[in-house]
Amino acid sequence: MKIFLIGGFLGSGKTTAIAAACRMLMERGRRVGVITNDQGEQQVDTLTMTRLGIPAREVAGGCFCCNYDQFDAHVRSLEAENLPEILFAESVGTCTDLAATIVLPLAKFRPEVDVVICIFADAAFLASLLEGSATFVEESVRYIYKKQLEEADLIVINKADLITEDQKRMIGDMLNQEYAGKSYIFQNSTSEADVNHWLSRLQGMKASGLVLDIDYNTYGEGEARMAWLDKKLVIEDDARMAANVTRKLIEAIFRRISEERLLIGHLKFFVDAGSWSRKISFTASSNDFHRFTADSADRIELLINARVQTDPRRLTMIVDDVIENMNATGRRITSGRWSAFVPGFPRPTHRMAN
Ligand SMILES: Nc1nc2c(ncn2[C@@H]2O[C@H](COP(=O)(O)OP(=O)(O)OP(=O)(O)O)[C@@H](O)[C@H]2O)c(=O)[nH]1
Ligand SMILES: [Mg+2]
Repeated sequence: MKIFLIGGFLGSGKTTAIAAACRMLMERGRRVGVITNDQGEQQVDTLTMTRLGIPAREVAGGCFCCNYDQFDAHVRSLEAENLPEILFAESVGTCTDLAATIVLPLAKFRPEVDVVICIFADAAFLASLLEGSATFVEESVRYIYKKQLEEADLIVINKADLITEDQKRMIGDMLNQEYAGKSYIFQNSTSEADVNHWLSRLQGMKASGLVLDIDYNTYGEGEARMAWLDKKLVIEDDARMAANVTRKLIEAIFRRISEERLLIGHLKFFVDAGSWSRKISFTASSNDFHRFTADSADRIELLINARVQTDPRRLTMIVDDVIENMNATGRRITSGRWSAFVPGFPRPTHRMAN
């Protein structure tokens, strides 16, 4: 079995690429599995995978590194279910140090498994960091971003369709200078040809197992700069217009966060009407809100996963305020299970050095 450990900053396109790769592999009769991961307990990514019929497990409430035993148990349970040839494990978007905490422990406890670390970076966001226009990104958050790239066996500069040729050259120059010798590719994960190429590159790779020199205080500080809000809502409308209301709600939440000039790591929504469902994303560089056509529905379950550079109280207030304002104008939005927090300090189960 091969494990492709897919990391990279929030919203860089990991789930999109994994879902596309799994669909393609399954069509060819190959056996695959996915382990999703998040600091929260209610995950849009897990819903996305299971709705596509992809065998999936989730490590919830913390990253793979800090929950190694749960990660390992899921690997074994997927092996028992369908003996995957390829297992994709998507780590939390603010997580790093995967070689020391996952790759080396796997090499020790599961030497028969091949692991490769592949790190995604959003091309447009990286271009704005390099051009100096993303000044609002905290230094400790940038630190995580850099460490993620540093430990990659393969770097995927994703959403390459969103940048110019000049920006591609600028990113290539930076990678050749700061990460000399590292393999990288430019990719559009919505293109089948690109995802195919990505898979063939991954299949031919071996992990370097190179352990990072990393300062956990700065890493922990970077993680703590991001607020996490997970919230379940039910939207009802007797005239079967619940999707229109949901659309307005999502737009209003995005607008409020943007007006307050907060960095959106990833603001994602899983819209479930029972007979149809959609995932809607807003990231620092792009959004796919235009894809949300409001089909008729009298009841919608909405899961919000918001990862924003602010504090959890402020993020909760923004979302609750939008809901309250809409209910004041006659909408029927009911709040369900929710949590808001900053990720805890990273304390890996294992940390091995080579
Ligand atoms: N234009 C473009 N959009 C992309 C590409 N890959 C992903 N996206 C979009 O980027 C957004 C985020 O994608 P996800 O795959 O959910 O990102 P992620 O890295 O899994 O996010 P987290 O799990 O929250 O860290 C979605 O709106 C995707 O449609 C790409 O290659 N090009
Ligand atoms: Mg994801």
